[in-house]
Amino acid sequence: MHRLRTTVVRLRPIAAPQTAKSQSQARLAAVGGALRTFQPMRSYTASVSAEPFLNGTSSNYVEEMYYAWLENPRSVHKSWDIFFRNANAGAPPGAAYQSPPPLGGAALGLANAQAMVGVQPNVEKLVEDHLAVQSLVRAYQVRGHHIAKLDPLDISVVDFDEAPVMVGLKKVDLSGYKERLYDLTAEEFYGLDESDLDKVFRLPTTTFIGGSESTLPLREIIQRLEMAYCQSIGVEFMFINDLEQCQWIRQKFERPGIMQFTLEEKRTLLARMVRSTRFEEFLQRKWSSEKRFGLEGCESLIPALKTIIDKSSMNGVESIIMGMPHRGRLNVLANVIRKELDQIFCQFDSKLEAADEGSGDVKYHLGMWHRRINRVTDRNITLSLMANPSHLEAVDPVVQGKTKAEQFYCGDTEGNRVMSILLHGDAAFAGQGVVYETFHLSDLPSYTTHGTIHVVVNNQIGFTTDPRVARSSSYPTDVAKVVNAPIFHVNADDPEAVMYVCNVAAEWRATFHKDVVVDLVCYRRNGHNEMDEPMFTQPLMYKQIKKQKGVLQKYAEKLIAEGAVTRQEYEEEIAKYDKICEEAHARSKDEKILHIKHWLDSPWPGFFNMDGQPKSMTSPSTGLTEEELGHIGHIASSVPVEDFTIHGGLSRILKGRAAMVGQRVCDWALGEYMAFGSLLKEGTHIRLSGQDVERGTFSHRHHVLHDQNVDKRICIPMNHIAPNQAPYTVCNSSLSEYGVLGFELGFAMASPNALVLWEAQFGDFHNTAQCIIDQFICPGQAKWVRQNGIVLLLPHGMEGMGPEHSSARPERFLQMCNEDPDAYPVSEFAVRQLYDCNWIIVNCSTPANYFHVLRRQILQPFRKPLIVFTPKSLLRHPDAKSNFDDMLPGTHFQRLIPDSGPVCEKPDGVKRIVFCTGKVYYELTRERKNRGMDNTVAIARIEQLSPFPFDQVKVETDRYPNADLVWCQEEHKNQGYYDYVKPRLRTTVDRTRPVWYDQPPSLTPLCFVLKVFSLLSHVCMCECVFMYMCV
Ligand SMILES: Cc1ncc(C[n+]2csc(CCOP(=O)(O)OP(=O)(O)O)c2C)c(N)n1
Ligand SMILES: [Mg+2]
Repeated sequence: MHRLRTTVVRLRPIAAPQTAKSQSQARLAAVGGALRTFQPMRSYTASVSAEPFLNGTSSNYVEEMYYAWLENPRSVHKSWDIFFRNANAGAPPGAAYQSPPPLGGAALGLANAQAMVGVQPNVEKLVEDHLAVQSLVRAYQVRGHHIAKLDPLDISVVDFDEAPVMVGLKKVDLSGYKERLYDLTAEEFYGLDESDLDKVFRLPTTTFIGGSESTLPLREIIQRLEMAYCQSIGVEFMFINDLEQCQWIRQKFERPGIMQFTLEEKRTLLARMVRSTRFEEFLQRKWSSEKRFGLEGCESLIPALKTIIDKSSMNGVESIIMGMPHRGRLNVLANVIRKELDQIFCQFDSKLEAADEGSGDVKYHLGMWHRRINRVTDRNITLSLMANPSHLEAVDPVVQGKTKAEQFYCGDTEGNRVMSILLHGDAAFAGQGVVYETFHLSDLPSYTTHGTIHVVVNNQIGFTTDPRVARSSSYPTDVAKVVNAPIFHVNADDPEAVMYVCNVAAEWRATFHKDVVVDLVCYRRNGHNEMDEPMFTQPLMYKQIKKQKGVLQKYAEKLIAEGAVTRQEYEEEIAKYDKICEEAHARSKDEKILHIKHWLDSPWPGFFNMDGQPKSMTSPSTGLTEEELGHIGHIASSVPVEDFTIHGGLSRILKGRAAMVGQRVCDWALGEYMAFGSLLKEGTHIRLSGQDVERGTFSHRHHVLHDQNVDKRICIPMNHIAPNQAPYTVCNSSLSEYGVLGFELGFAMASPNALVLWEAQFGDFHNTAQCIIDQFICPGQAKWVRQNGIVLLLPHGMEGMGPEHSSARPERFLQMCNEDPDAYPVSEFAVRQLYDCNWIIVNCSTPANYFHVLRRQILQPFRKPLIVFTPKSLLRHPDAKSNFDDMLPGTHFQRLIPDSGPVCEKPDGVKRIVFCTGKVYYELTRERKNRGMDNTVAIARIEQLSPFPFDQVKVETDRYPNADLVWCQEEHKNQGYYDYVKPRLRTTVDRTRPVWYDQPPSLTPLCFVLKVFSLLSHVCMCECVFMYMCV
């Protein structure tokens, strides 16, 4: 009805000349700017029902006719021409229609005038027939993929019976109809029957099957729709809510003659199929009992990727970053990235010795980086395949982050030069939530990579599980619909169709800079790996697979039959590639040492020395001059643009900052400002990402100011520090941890010269990104032979918010440290320890120390992940402020902050030394004062938990020889730092003194709620710490 109303409104004349003008302009725009104008129509007041043929369904069609008539009155049937003229001239409803002149007149201008619908047409029937044809076209566009021949095995388990085709008001069983259409005996479709097959119909503007013709006989219409939508390609796109994009896709698949390939293209395709197929066969011959997760059954993946790369290179892309799972990985390395074959083959040699640290499972997990000339375009192209863990799809956001970083560093704001390709298995694509999280980053300004091409190796099985029980959607690709990505399903046994859709996918990305999916419907010839017996679980499928002729053989036979190649040429191509493999195999036997560094996906040129080691092993001072601190402090407390109205509350915050700068002190937010501002000034790009990071969850940061009077006008003062500073990116992320942390990790991989930080809204939320932490960040250097300087900011603290929102789970991070708790390191503590550790974990108690640790992260000569447990209450705690003196040149990060109070005067008299970390320090000092123990209890803050500052702890334990050693934390005994710290304290004192602690274990971070907790826990904790003291 809505459409009917709009149509009628459009037909209605406009009273005021002004309105008439704007209407006609809108119409002109709608018809593509054609110059024809028309008279405003007279008022059209009578009921719509007065036009007998106008109803809810037909209005769509009438509208089509009307647009066409506006463009060219001769393009529509004479009866319509008269109708619109009459309506335009003001004919009353019901009177605008006149019977058309007999067909065949010159004015009709149609080739097959005899065949035109009705000589004295019954207009109702005429409209209905045209509508039926329009519905038919639409049905093919919407549902054609259901009946396309997508499954090479023809045993597709996708059940569409549950989803009958709905066209207009009628239910049409398209699959049954298809058979009828095949025989060209259309019986009933909105009243169309066999006798209509030779009638000529005007094609709606939403189809391109006519090519240069605007009318076609129904028979031809059906045939062309069958060709476009029901062969080896199934196009799923009608859910896209952008007309231009839909039209673009329609013309790519509907235009007659699109699937034409030159001889050269066919021969290249065959050669690529030969490589893909013979590579797997070679591996199978040589290492028949080795797992390789072969590509058999989806050999066309290789030409598919190469087509995408060729086309993208043609469109100006210079760098492609890829992520993929196990299936066909070796083949992709060999035939797409072009890793030397001998380097791959030698991986199968069990005697190969590793020259350096790294994954034991090189060939399935490590990636690589390669720049080469693209033979088709003769242009340079860099290809990198990212290393990835077994965890399927985990690499997706990492690839996106790295791609974004590369785009950022080369100023590629639209993704014209750098792009990503993600490969997926069908089961993983449907099952893993990170796929969805990654899709949702695809169109966000600070996360978009301007279109990713997804290629799904849809072998219709995941390990031993088939799709009937592996997903609830019809296709494994349905997840892509959330971002309106078109999905091109294609039968992988038709290499030419595969090549076609890959070309279209690459063009789509280059045109719209949006994601697109190529679904290669294929099969898996062997088990999950080559040792696996698939007949246990999929007997019928595998009986069919055994009968299935290989795709190379099929395609070669087709080309030989066509005369595109001779059998001899084909056999020569095979022999040539087999020889290449044999020679590489011979060479591979000489490889005795495995250099895992050859499998790096992200080299950092210039950062290391020639041996891949840090250029120095010293960490410079991280302090700043008084002027620098003052200048950055001034920026942090002002609005550096004119006429910008900020919120009154924010004005007060900025005034407070200015006052602090005047007094030469910093709170937490200002300390962070100083660190960021100075690094930016020194040329280091900073990217801070996470949920609500721009303001800060606790409303303390305010890095983005919002004009209170102008919508969307913002100011980022951090970008106004100095004229040649590096850019600052601060971005609120989507509500995702797994996806966004993976993304930032990837961003940090691209360059060592950026400080990339991810902040969890509350520390406990990091656990939904656990896979990125466990698989990538924690084992980083050891597993992936690659450093990464990502920073995790994890708000942590038992502050009465209940068991949620309290703990960033320090125990988990600490448990995953590679340091030996029982070995006291020998020398070169500060830097060597940092270099050897897998990650750095800190809990700073002062803004100055937070400032230093952020700066050290960049100024140190290597990169390590940094985990910072950040405070909540300390953000505004009056005592948690730092003096500028602690940030001046010569100052640095303090791994341990010793007690500087009265205890220093008479250390022998100290009865107890309490070691702690983070905010609990402030509670302890207050309680010590209350109890009058300032002379007898020393409190030392361990700011850097890992690597553990054994040397500095030892200084403290030696300083107070008569003191008990107590570890204090607010977390329960089975949580927090206790299990980590205790053995290290004992190692430090060589087990000569006991280490006390008393807090019961607990299941959750805390068992009390809200204020009750803080009160109780505080009292309880202090009792523990100060009890048994003989004062
Ligand atoms: C997150 C995760 N869960 C489980 C597995 C174990 N696993 C390895 S391969 C596989 C099946 C994958 O199926 P699919 O995605 O269709 O890829 P295919 O092997 O069929 O190419 C499973 C479940 C894994 N590697 N990662
Ligand atoms: Mg699969």
